[in-house]
Amino acid sequence: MWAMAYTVPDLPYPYEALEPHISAQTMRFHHDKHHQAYVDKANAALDGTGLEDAPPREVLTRLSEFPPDKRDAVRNNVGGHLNHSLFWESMTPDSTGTPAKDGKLMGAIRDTFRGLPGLKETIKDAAMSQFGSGWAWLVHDGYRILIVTTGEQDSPITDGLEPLLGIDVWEHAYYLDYENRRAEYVDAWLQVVDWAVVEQRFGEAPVPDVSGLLERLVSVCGTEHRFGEVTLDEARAHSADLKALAGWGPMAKIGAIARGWSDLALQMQKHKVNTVAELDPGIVEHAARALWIILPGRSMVEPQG
Ligand code: MN3
Repeated sequence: MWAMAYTVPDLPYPYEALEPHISAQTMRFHHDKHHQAYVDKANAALDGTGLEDAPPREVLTRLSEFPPDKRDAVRNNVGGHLNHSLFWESMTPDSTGTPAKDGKLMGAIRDTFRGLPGLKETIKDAAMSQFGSGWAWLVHDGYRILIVTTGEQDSPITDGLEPLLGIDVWEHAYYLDYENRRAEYVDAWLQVVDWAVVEQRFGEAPVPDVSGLLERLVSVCGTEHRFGEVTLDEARAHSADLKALAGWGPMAKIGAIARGWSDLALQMQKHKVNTVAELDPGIVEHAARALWIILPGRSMVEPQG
């Protein structure tokens, strides 16, 4: 039996709370019928797999472990359950219209989209470009925020991306209110986004563990340093040294690595820190990849000897 069978969570507000943007009728069908169907089919698909009790996000990162005849049903219905659970919480009748102006999320929005209008325009373009049923998402990849789309009920979690905000662009989400006018629905939906929830998810998004990386020895201006202890001035000076060498034919990679050090110095300057260890882990990992301290991909290069 399903000790921990999935259930549809209650809406955090009344059905009619999001009117006039989204009608009570749409919310009733969407929440009570569509989400319930994903939950029922997810519970049936997981029955007998040994993962009946696993949380949806765990299931969605272990899809390859399911037999081929079960995998599609698990992906579609566990994905549908998780996506909709996030969706209800992403909306509120009391939308502030914006994240906190001086918060970390707004800083990340400025870095990637130049500002909130840029984010809204980009997620709307993504929502409009998703052919057929699917979702447009604001996600965190451990380093920065970006917009992606998924088809059907696929979840960004399967791709290692943390969903911060997702708009459902299946017709069942808007047809009763907007018929085929998806753009009007997207504009209306952006009026009811709960930015406090998005900020909370951003604050809790997983970041890479860079503790080992910060201890690695790197050569900076001819001296060995722990990567975490490299200072802003050292990163700048080392970048300048490497740029002076970059013209040498056999040193093809050096120019790119010099740029990596100057980018790292810029990050330290921008975030007003004096050592690499004080930077956000996502920035540290990104820099380490640009500097070839870790190779492209996710694996760390083991220290020699
Ligand atoms: Mn839906």
